[in-house]
Amino acid sequence: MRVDVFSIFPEYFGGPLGASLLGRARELGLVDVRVHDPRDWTTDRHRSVDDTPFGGGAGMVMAPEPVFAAVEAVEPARPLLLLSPAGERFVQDRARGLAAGPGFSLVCGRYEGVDQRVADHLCDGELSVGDYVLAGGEVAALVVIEAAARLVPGVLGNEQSSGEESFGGTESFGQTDLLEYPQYTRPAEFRGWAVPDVLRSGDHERIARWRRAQALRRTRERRPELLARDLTADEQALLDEFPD
Ligand code: JCQ
Repeated sequence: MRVDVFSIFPEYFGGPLGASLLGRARELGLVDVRVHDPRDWTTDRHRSVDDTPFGGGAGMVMAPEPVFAAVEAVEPARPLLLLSPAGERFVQDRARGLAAGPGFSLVCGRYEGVDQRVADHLCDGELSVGDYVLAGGEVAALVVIEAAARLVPGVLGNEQSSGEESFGGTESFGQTDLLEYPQYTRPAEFRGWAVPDVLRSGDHERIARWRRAQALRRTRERRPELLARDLTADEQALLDEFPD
């Protein structure tokens, strides 16, 4: 998977892209992330990438020329997406879609915004990672890259089987998906808090049902909008079997 990132703060990416999952994915050649600095395509003495807004107002706006020049020189992977609080919400289904293709590219805005012509005539869409305002698109870009990269086959250490795994352990998030069930490891008792007996019972069928009941209950209580449907009779029976 090829990812081109356009950012005037390329140093933002070195740590996260070199570490952990993303670093390993890049070493293995599974993910090829390249960061491009629009400042390298400026032509004025001060290498300016921003200017004052037409119509007045506080702050600066990212100018179109350096971003257009950088994108036209690089010919990045498409779709080219602008990170913005005004974008379409980035959700797991979108991560799956990006991971399934050959690549994508991201434009990181800074300052009080980006000249609208970048969104209108250069990018293919706008993505938001949530309803809050960041100082720039860099952290949002890292969210999108990591969420997509971990879905590329071979990137996760434990090979993800995309169907055979039991319900609660599958990748979720979508209209029919649930939050994860709670996980425990040793010790069996920690500061007086015990691991649920069922998980130490060795009864794998019952464990699978308990996990599914937990996932259902958690989703219904914490994120009911992810479960915008009635429970099936099987699901209701699971909640009745594990009434805590
Ligand atoms: C992304 N959720 C928040 C900030 C303006 C394109 O214009 C702007 C972009 C940013 C950076 O992105 C975010 C963001 N998803 O703040 C202001």
